[in-house]
Amino acid sequence: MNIKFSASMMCADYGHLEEEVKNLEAAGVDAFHVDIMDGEFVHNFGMGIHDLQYIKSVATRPIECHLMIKEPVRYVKLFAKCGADILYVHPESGYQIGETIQRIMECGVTPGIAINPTTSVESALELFHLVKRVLIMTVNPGHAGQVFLPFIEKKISKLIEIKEEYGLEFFWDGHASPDNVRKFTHLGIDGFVLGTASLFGKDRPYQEIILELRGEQS
Ligand code: S6P
Ligand code: MG
Repeated sequence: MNIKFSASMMCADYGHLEEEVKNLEAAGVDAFHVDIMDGEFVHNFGMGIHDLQYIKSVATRPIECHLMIKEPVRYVKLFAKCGADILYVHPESGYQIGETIQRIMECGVTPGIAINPTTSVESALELFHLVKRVLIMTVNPGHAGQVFLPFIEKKISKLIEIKEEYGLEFFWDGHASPDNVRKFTHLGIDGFVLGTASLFGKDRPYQEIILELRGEQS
């Protein structure tokens, strides 16, 4: 099964960022996940433009920026210029989301929608005509190291039902533990953002972890 894994770079060792990027690529991660926060849309400060630029300068795999900021439309061009290949925006983040998505596409960047735990499938439905990548938040956005909110399972079932009709791809963000990866890959999730629940701070080689998550032996 071709599961896609992106590494949540907020959880990486900043003291050795270049080495982290290289090791993660060698281990087989498909993309780098960069969590951008503004202290307003979420009450935390995550990564910023300089982190994005640095990772872009050493990475050969795509970079997805998860924008947890208010009015992301203001910064679409800037993120595109600094190396984002994919931009995830939250429908609740401000100025007309349809136009924000349009601007992302005009910059030659792939748009995605991030759906908060308490955002319903119904409220996002019309956006699926524009956007095919869906980042399903399984924790409240803002912090790594949280526990998976089990009520999301019902929403995931609803999303899976409309997956083919809209041609969607689903990516899971938040507490992607080995058990969750196993279970939800079988249910139809296409990819996972890997953070502290499986990849980082485990004192094990990334390659061993990734192979295991893909169901292969090292
Ligand atoms: C959360 C953020 C995520 C986290 C990631 C951490 O606001 O969007 O991308 O960085 O989920 O993973 P974990 O395994 O520590 O929950
Ligand atoms: Mg994220």
